[in-house]
Amino acid sequence: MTLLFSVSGGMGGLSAFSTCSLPSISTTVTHFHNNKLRLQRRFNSVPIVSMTGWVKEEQEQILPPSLTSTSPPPSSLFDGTTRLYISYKCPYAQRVWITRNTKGLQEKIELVPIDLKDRPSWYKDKVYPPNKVPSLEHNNEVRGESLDLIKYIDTHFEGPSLFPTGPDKEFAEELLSYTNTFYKTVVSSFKGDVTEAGTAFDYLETVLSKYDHGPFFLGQFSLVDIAYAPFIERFQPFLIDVKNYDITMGRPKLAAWIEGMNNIEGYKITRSDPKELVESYKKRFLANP
Ligand SMILES: N[C@@H](CCC(=O)N[C@@H](CS)C(=O)NCC(=O)O)C(=O)O
Repeated sequence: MTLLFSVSGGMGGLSAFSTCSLPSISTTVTHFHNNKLRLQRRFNSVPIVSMTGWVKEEQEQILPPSLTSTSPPPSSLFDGTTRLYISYKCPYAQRVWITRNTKGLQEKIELVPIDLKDRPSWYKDKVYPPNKVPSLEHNNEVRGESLDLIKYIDTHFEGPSLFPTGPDKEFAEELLSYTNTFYKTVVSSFKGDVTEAGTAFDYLETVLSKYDHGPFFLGQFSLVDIAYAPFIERFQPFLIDVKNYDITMGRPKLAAWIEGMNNIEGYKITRSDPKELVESYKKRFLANP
């Protein structure tokens, strides 16, 4: 039995490195589950965050349900279908999901969400032995690591190119490698002095001031924005809630970047409810051992 359902999309706000025409993204996703088809209704809150509280705009999004330990594998693994295994909650997987969406590959790359708390055993045994998400099944091989995957998708699939090949390439690579340090610096401030995190956000503000032909890291939207977005999506509401610290205060470029990202259709559908993100970060980073 098959159920078809639509995921709306678009290239809002997106300018690409190549000048190819932008695909129209109106996608049909097919999902099988135990011979029954189940829909997951996802209410995405647009996370416009301010010191005075959430401004919430509800959009109903329909996405495939997460597979659990009782779910069978997709109809037949390694049948030539390209599959992106993610968890809806994983920021690393979110990077690859955004890349797929913004390149207009919803029909070429099937989304397979996994419940990480109740993983199907076939995922580790047959698909990806490291047992992490994201992973990509393509041409009968499975690859992992989000930063490698976003580049892989950018170069091996159609759609607008999202990474520079010219003089900005080296700087773009540098910014991609900085994501790790950025993450560690901000997270290490959670239990201590928030000004430590300030240095990392100041660095982003400086970088964002370099190019003035758009609000994004390299001026125009790229994989660099995709690499940072899932983390800033989490840090911004968490730091306001827990430290009363607004990362955009005194950082107008960062504020404009967040606004620019919130206009990218392929990103919008991947966002989580900020309240859930805050609660999950509280449990993860502030709970006493
Ligand atoms: N370096 C990896 C990190 C991926 C990762 O840590 N994924 C987490 C979820 S956010 C995971 O699968 N954890 C499961 C586990 O470690 O068992 C990447 O960039 O893709």
